Formats: sequence, structure tokens, C-alpha cells
Amino acid sequence: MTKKWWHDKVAYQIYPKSFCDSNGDGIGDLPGIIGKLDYLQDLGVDIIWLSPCYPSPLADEGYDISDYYDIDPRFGTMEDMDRLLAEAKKRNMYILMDLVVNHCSDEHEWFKKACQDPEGKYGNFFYLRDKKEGELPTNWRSYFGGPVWEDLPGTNKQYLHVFHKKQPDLNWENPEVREEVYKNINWWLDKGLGGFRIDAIINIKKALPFRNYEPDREDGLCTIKAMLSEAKGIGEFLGEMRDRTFKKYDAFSVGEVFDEKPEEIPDFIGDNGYFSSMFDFNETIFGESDKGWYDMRQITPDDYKKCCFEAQAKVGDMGFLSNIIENHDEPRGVSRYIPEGDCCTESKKMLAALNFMLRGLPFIYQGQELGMENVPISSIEEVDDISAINEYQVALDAGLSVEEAVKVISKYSRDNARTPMQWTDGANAGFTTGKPWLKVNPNYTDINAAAQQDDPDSVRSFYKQLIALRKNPEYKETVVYGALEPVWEEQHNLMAYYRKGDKTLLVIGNYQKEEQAVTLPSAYKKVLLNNYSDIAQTDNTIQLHGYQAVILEM
Ligand code: TEU
Ligand code: CA
Repeated sequence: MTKKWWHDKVAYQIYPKSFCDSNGDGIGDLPGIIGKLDYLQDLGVDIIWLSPCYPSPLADEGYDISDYYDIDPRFGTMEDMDRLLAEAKKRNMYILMDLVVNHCSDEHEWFKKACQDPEGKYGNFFYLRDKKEGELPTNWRSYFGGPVWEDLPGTNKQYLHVFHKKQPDLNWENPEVREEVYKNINWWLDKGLGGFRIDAIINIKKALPFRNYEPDREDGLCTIKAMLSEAKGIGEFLGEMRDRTFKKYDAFSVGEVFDEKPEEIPDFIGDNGYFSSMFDFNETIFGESDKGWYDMRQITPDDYKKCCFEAQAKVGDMGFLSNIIENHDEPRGVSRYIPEGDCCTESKKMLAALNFMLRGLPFIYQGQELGMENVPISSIEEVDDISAINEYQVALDAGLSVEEAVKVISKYSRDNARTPMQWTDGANAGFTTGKPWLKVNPNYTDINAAAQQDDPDSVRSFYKQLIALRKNPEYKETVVYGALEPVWEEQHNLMAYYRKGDKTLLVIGNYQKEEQAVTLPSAYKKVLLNNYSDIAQTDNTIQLHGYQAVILEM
């Protein structure tokens, strides 16, 4: 594996709408982000991924773009964006934008022109089919529920949308579409962007000709995945995109890739892969059910360990994964991966250490460094996430009571990650002086950046220590490139692994509230990190405290 400029970095995802509001309209914005760059630099962040801030009707919170060359006025102006790039550069930081090109917004001019003249140039930018009475072109179910087909306004045609109906799919088979995408990417890279996070990319290649698949629910529809598993040749698009854009700039790209086969890993993230890196979603997709969120299986500590090790083994040294415990599409990692009732400072730090020391590029999602948790909800009225609103209905249709369905949504809603960032214990958690667009988690009085910043025992300080270890010249080589080797794999509620490079590090997490013992094969040289103030030890046997995590140099 060839070394790359971004390997030793630490990345941080910002969800602009919920990060920091500078003008009191209740919506986070670019000037708000600029004002927090010092906070991020202090934490040790090098790469910042911004979820979409382009002009958008915000039907899917910005993942429905109506202009790829501008900034939504609610988030700021292009001058603000230029200032953000310049201020980031001063601090040796890189900015990534979100590349959302499986689909655009139905308010994009391409789509408007397609409605005006479906047989013309822009009709071919989308997947259009003639409308037939009582019959849809295919029986695929969109990710957000219902059929993927919608009437093309003012015409006798229908268009395809694998996500929301306000997100019409772009026809990647059309070279003109691809040219438009490359032109846009290069335009941003010319501006000085560090690269992109690439949204929903596995959906760009459809299996043609379209056909129906076996229905998998009462609604007579089938998951998109049935079609995607038959789609061949995505590599031609992705290779072309790489060559025409990222590669020329040595830009960083991280793909939102799901369901890749082991033999495809080198194609995706090898030395000349389509992307620099891709996210490890092995943990987030664990327990998923074709039936919907209500049927999702709770992940246990042993499952979590297995998922991480599987992903690590699959990639080995063929490439570099991007590791996460959460993002804007997922519940908070600490609420999900720590058994119910056990969420506390120690367990949050343990999860941080286990995740952060995996081989790959660590991505921190805003607020993760504070140990932000899921937000309690009491009714669906409080929910903004279109995905959660659909899954609520799916749960009710399956016979769950309102109370049970609310519980499902509380657990998995994407809003959990989208509540405003908790800066202080003041009004609205210091996120805005106005009315926040989404309810602030009431626990902000306890969990906030101001309280944690100067507290050496806070979750945030622990993240700082993890980041400092990754950057420490003495350990960097091992932390960044060292091979990962699981240990005591069969030991229940224990996750432990070596990182072997020019040094040998041992990462141990006692993934339960009860104590448990491990016997080291030899004495250690040094304790590099510990979420407790002591290590209870007799000879080479350590009696780990509940949720104790230690990183040892062997
Ligand atoms: O998500 C794509 C994705 O694959 C979905 O599985 C997503 O995780 C799911 O809808 C959650 O319920 C990306 C973005 O990250 C997401 O925010 C967007 O809604 C989606 O693409 C459409 O652009
Ligand atoms: Ca604002």
C-alpha cells in the first residue's frame, strides 16, 4: 500500500444545519463553522467533512441539491465558503464537501427542463418511462418508502427516484450527465477543496433493462438492493470519475459504499482505487432487517467486536478504511453500542478507544467527542427525519402500537445525530440565540463543550489524548499503519487487539460493567492511555474495572 498524505490525519464530520448558528435564525451556518475552527484545531482535527450546504429545498436536509455551484443562503454565501477554505488552510486543515450525484433535487434546473421537454436533452438526464394505467415500470421500493416511480409533472411520463420523490435519480448512462458531474467536482477542487465524501454512490449503476423482482413485503414491492445486486459495471463509471477528477488533484475521496464483495476491495480502495477510502458500515448495518427498523436486532458487545474485526480482516493492508461510530444517518454511537443503562463517561471513553485505535482513518461526528447521546422523543410530531417518519408508518402497519413505534423511532431516528451541537449549558446549548430548527437534547446542561474543555477527565479530553497519540512521532507509524491482530477473541464482553508496527501496542476494552481479568503474555513497557486512574494488577494479570480501556506499549 502506497503512503498517502491523508493517512495520518483525523477527520471530523460537520452537519452544518446543527453545528453553530451565527445569526440567530435557528439554523447553523458557515460563519458559525468558521467561528469554531479554533475549537476543532484544539481538538486535533485535520480534515473536515461538511454535509451538504448547497442550495436545496431541504426535503432530505440538503441531500437534494438544486444548484451544485452555490451555497444555500440559509447556510451563508460563496464568500463565506471561500473564507472557510482560507481559514482552514491557515490552520493546515482540509475541507471536504459532500458529493451527492446519484440524484439531484426536483427543483434543479435540469429536472425543470426535463418536465418541459421530456424528449429533449434533459429528459435523458433522468430515468423516464411512459406512464401506463394501473401499472408501474418496476416494483422497486424507495429507501424512504413507497414506489420509486412518480409522475413527471405536466407529462405522460414517470421518473425514477430511489430515495425521496424530491430526489430524482440522474441517468449515469448518459455521458452528458457524467461530464456535468466531473465539471462540478473539478470546479470545487480548483477552489481549494481537499476532496469529497461521496454519497449513496453504489446506487448510480442500475441493472438494465429494468424489471420486477420478487416482492419482499405485503406492499408488493421489493428492496432496491435486489436490483443493485444484479447491476454490473459500476467500476467503469467510478474509474472514469477518479481519472477525470480526484486523481489529477491528489484529492481525498471517501465513498459511502455498502455491500461490496471482498474481491472488490482493491478496486474500491486499493492503490489506484476508485476512492481514497470508504466507510466501515459493518457495525451500523448489523441486525438490519428487510422488514424495517422495527425488526432490527440490537447489537451486543460481542457482535460489535466481531463486526469491527471482520471489516478489518476484509481490508487488511489492501487499503485504508474510514472508521466511525456514528454519522448523520445513525443514532448516537454511545447510545447504540453501549448496553442500555451503562452509558457513562468510562464506557464512552472505552468505545472511543476501541474505535479510534482500529487501523484506518478515524472520523469523529460532531458532538461525538463530547459523548452526545440519543434524544428522547414522546411522539412522532417531534420528528423531522423523513426516513424515521416512513419507518414509523412501517412499524404501525406491521401491528406495533403507537407507543412501541415511537420507541423504535427513538432508537434509530436520524434526528438523534442531528440535534444541535451542545456548546454550553446556556440557552439552546449555546447553538443559537434564536429558536433552534430541531429540539436541543435536554441533557445539554450536563453534556456540553464548555464543561468538558478544561476538564482533564472529560470525554473530550480523552479524545484529545487519542488524537495526540495518533500524532505522536514516536507511535504514529504503528498507530497509523501497524497491522491489527485480535487477541482473546473468544473472551465474552472483551475487545482487545494488537497494533503491530515498529512498536507493539495492545488495546484492551472491558466491554461490561463487571470487572474481568486478562493475563498478558508478557510485561508491558508503558501505559499510553487509561480511562481510569489505576490498573489493578498482580504479576501479568490485570483485573479490569467495568468499561476500563487501556492502551499498552508491549
Ligand atoms: O445515505 C444513503 C443510504 O444509503 C441510506 O441507507 C441511509 O443511510 C438511510 O436512508 C438512513 O435511513 C445518504 C445520506 O447519507 C443520507 O443522509 C441521504 O438521505 C441519502 O444518501 C440520500 O442522499
Ligand atoms: Ca444561521
